[in-house]
Amino acid sequence: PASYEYILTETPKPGVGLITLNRPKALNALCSPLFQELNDALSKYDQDKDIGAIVITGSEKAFAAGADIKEMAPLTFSSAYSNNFIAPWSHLANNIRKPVIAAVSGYALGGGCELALMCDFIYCTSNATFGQPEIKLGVTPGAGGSQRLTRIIGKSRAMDLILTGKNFSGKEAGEWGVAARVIDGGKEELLAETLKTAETIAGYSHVAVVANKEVVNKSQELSLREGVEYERRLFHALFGSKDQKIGMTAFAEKKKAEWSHE
Ligand code: CO8
Repeated sequence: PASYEYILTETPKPGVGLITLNRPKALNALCSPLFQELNDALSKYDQDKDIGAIVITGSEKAFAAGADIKEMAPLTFSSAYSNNFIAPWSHLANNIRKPVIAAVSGYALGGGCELALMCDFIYCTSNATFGQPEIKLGVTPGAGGSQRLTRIIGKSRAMDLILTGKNFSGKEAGEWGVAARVIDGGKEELLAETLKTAETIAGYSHVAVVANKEVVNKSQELSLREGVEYERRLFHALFGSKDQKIGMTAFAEKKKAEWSHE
């Protein structure tokens, strides 16, 4: 694997790429070089034929305590605007086609919460701490928090959280549908469960996995009618894949499908 300064990469299960945010002295604050490394690792896994799912995690204490406040403090409007500050953060949401799961233990605040929300789904521990505290710093969320969180938990709860800057727990994240699952225990149990799920996903046809992610994401952008039509087109298209034949033949023959990923 490439050598990075702020992240670790490994393949702990077949088909699963694990990215661990690793800037412990700053609770994984997301400085620009960290994000460049994250984007690079995501692109590499996305292009790697042997990888079917990606997991992003942090430490027991912090998934990520936000964008790097010390880096942002001296920014001016014109430099932020001219350099399109934060735009590279959209790489995950805009360009990565394989599923990305966030495993959140500890703090996921500000940009850390937004990074988790950009992932396809979140597993967390019950005492994880989510929040959008930007109002306390005199700004707004800048990496999609006001949009993604609001779509998930609704306007009233989002207003309450974003206008007060108060945190919410992993338990609440589970109850409100921010997290797909809340895992009992600490980081170790969380990561084990998340990797198990990632391994399940990576065990399917990668063509089908990417298509399933794509159709679910379309539900966030399109009207119901357009979304259903989009889904049907892609469903039709998959009859052109080898793996559709492999999957359906294996079912009829009561065998395990040996995917070609084609
Ligand atoms: N940026 C920079 N450094 C940080 C950050 C951060 N977001 N969070 C923690 N650190 C540093 C601390 O400064 C400290 O460094 P040092 O030892 O040099 O003083 C070290 O990490 C450890 O932190 P604490 O001593 O504060 O640890 P505690 O356990 O006492 O507290 C907290 C943990 C509660 C998480 C506390 O660190 C905290 O409140 N952090 C800031 C949380 C926050 O406000 N995050 C939102 C940031 S704004 C944001 O993300 C905007 C997103 C906009 C879109 C993306 C833009 C790039």
